[in-house]
Amino acid sequence: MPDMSIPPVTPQDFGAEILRHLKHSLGKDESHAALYDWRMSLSLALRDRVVDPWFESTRKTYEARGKRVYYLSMEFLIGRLIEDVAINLGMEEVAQAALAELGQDYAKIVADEPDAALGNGGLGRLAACFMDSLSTLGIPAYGYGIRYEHGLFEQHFENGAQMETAETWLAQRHAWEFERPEVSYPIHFGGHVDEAEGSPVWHPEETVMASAYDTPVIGWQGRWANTLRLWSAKPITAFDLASFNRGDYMAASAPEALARTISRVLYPDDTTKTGKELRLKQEYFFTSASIQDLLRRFLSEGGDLAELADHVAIQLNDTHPAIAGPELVRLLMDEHGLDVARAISTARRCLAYTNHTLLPEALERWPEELFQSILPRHHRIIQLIEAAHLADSGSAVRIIEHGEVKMGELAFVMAHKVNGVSALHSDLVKETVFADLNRDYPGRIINQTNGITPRRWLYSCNPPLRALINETIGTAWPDDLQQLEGLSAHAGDAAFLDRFQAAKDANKARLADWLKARDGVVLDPAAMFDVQIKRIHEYKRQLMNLLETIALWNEIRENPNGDWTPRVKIFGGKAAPGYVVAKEIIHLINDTAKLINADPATRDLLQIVYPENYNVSMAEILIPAADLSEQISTAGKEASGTGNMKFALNGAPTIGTLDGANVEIRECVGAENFFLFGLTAAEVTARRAEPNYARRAVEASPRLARVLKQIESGVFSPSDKGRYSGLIQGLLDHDYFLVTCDFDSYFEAQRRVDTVFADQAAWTRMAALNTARVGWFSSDRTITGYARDIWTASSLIASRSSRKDVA
Ligand code: GPV
Repeated sequence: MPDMSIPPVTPQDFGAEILRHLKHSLGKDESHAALYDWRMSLSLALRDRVVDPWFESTRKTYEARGKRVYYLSMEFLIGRLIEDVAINLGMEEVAQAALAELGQDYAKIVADEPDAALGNGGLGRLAACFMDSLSTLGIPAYGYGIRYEHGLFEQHFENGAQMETAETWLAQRHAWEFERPEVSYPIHFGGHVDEAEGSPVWHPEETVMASAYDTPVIGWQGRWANTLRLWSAKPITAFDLASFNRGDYMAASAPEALARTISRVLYPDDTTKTGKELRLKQEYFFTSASIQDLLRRFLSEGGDLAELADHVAIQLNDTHPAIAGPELVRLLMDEHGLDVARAISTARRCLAYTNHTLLPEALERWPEELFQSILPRHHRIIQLIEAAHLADSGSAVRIIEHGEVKMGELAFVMAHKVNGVSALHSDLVKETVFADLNRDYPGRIINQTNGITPRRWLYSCNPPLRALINETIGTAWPDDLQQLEGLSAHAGDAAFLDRFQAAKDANKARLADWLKARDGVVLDPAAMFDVQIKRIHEYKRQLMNLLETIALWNEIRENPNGDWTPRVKIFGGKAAPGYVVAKEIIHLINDTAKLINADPATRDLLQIVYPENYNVSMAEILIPAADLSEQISTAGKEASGTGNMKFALNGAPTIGTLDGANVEIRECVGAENFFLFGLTAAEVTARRAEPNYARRAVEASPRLARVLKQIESGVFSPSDKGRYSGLIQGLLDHDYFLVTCDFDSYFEAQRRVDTVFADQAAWTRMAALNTARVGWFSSDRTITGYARDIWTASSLIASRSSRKDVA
């Protein structure tokens, strides 16, 4: 039922709004309009309808004088927005009908929108899901990040190897944002700190302006809208006319080029940190702008800084914005005259930090010299923070140590709460990376298991399943996802299961059509679609999946008349451009696909597909079409995973390890509806201590030994037989992620998958129970937890259930 705050509109009236934009915003008439013009007109017409709820939310926020949440994140992996906005406004059908009446193809227009890829993977997509939930729940919030000119690179394969080209989402105007040239802040870098007068003064060497662009984020049924505010770097002096007049055109535009560099491009490293000066500048750039902005807002409302923490909750999405601590302390001291102790305690009551990984290469540390040269005042403030921390807590943990500034320790010390992102991960955070700080600050570390927005990841991306759920349990589930539990009662109903399977088959057919049209690849929709999509990383073990594929190929060839379950192994994902081993794995997957897909003996039973340039939009097609979800990371390494939740929600059971949120997913769906294999986190640690564990595992597994020999001897790279000898030797010498040790257990679990899949009724029931039982993984539940345990922030809209009472 549409909400009262959104005025209903007919397709005719909405069509007129689209035409008005076509004429007045795009300057076209119908006979000259290109696809781009239609897309922009539709987007602007939809955006118009977001503005009133947005204003209304802002008005209520000012009136309430309560707390605002500020979510600081280097990444927001948003994807496309037309369907998202249309669906949240309850206008999907109206928009479709309006365009049909104008003779336009809605689906084609939707697909024309560039994917806003201002993020790498899970961390960035989580931020986007959180923004969706904050609006759906009516919690006053701002997302703060960087308006990168170029998002995550585009991936192409050249003879199977990954090539990268720049992404250009802003080449065409971005329909959803409002430019705010009047909202800008100076951001300083470098120079020195002058302390002659007693109170320190920072004399920076370089200054750029951070200029705001706002995108409204509309929640479910348009009840609330928050703001995503992204910062773009601009020069303080646009153009050096004197240089220009001298004929030095390069020098004339130098200040502009220098400033623009800061928000030019998203760093493509997922979890690994490169330690580049520009990266530190990006971090400080958006963090300082955000802190200045929230302080200005607070003070303009007449706030008293002693009460800052009653009105401001700042969440740090990993350590990337950890400079927020010292920056807030700097502003409170240098600009507002608070003493050190007051400044630190005020800042700490506002700040909280989310840790997203235990991987040592992901823990940000900056060479002290570099840090000091770019942020000399902050370097001094961090020394003050460290001194206060050591004195007050009796801790021995340093923030600056061995010539490095440790951002994890800084974030921890400046936060009143630190959280991990799954139950297992939070326990490991306490036991490993922050074991000492956990002792010094007991109770500071808590858990908030990740979640996903069911609006994008079920309602929008899976129309056939949406329809079946609506008919079966009603339409209240999209913002109360635990209602899916009501589907369990139908898990024994053959007619329901037939329809559940029909929805899956429709999604598989949609994927097959899409791949055929895009890449010319033909899939057998009766085969099991076995999907692993995520960044390519050794710990995620795409290599183990491929080794199992080759082993299966060997066995099918040996017994071609066996009772095999046909499979399509689908891979998707990008590797960081500098991550050599990950790129070798991509190359090997593609080389293997070429050979295996051409084998007439196995062609109908086994196929490998690796579509180029995996992104959010591709995930929206692949996930609803998946039969099996691959979540096979080395136990203890995947902090949570969120793809795992999306697959289960869309009726794809998991084959997986006891890692991250897999553990909790398995508890929810039931062990009998989850294909478990592999060592536990504790066993992984123990195994690493054993000498020669990889070679011993290979010796114990003839099946694995054979596959490794095939790869090493060049079976899959006949033109360059030695291509993978390094990769295989690496596995034998230091298989840090225990691919060899978990291989047999994984192979065996896959055969259990085969058996259940062959029994269609049993499989569909398992798939349906996955959907029914993962409602807890809604990001609405996650955000409710953050609001309760970390922010003490409340919703400013009547809750869904009380609205039901009113209705
Ligand atoms: I740190 N994650 C990510 O995508 N990029 C990063 O730089 C870091 C963490 C991911 C983790 O790997 C996932 O396990 C997790 O689900 C996700 O962050 C969201 O918490």
